[in-house]
Amino acid sequence: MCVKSSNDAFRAVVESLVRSSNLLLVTHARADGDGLGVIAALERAAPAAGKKARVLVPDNVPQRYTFLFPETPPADAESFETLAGAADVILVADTCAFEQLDGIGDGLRKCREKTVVIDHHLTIDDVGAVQWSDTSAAATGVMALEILDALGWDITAEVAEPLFVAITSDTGWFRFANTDARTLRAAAKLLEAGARAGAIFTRLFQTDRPERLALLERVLRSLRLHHDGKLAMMKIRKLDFDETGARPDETENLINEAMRMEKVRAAVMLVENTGCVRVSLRSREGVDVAKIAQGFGGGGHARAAGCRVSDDIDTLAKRLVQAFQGALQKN
Ligand SMILES: [Mn+2]
Repeated sequence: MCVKSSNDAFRAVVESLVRSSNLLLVTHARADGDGLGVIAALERAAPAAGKKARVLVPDNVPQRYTFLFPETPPADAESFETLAGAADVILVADTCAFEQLDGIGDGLRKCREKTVVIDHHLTIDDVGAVQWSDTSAAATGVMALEILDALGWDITAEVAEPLFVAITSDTGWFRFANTDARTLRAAAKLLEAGARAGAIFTRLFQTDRPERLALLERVLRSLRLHHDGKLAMMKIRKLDFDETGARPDETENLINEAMRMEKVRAAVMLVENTGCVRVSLRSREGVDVAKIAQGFGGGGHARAAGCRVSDDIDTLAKRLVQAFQGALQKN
């Protein structure tokens, strides 16, 4: 990464926000804690800086994160044109891939000149006229805090908490390999600003419904090992949702259960949807699942990636087991 151009991009994002008066804050479809935490934090910080802000997610906000938007739920893709027309700056957080912006990609292309992106993923499409991409950042939340610091916007406890959600989401509560000194410095600042770590942990991870645990039981029962125990494959079928009453957004983090096993180098979770199968991939050092995902039309990070494929779930599972053959041989 070229430090100078990254610095220039950082400055350009800050300057766009300084000049803005009416922000539209957007994150990717199938939104996660990082993207949602960032847009929630900016929405909360904007009024005190004299800016109007609206938030939009292309599809919907998973139940786990609705608490980040207590007053107005985020708008969806249908409102994009109206809200984008009213905004002077559109900020896209936690993605720079049109593939992740279901239903608003065409609209965004028309607004490229007023679109700014902050993101830490490998895929970099030409989404905005200004794009700060930093693949070394553990979370977009870390980058957003650096932006807020540079802007001098007030970081109250209400602003700090969603950013803490963002950072802890992408680092698995500081357990993943991406947790570095920069991450912990950001986290320390947020705690100093009044974020309550314990309360956030409880809010995020100790609010499961019994239906989700019933789904977990089925996911674990579906687990199969391949390639000498180095690859774990799990499947959730539509029937599993029907019979447990669990919702599709309650599959989040289930894949990590497979990474508990010492020998497992990579894990795959397949979730059957109408018309396609959603694939989540996780790995340890030395196995690049972003590359595997790219082979199936998806993308992501080296340690966490995904794709959606129109195929039968069992056929797709076999294709994925094959795809991992080479990657796991060296490990
Ligand atoms: Mn992220």
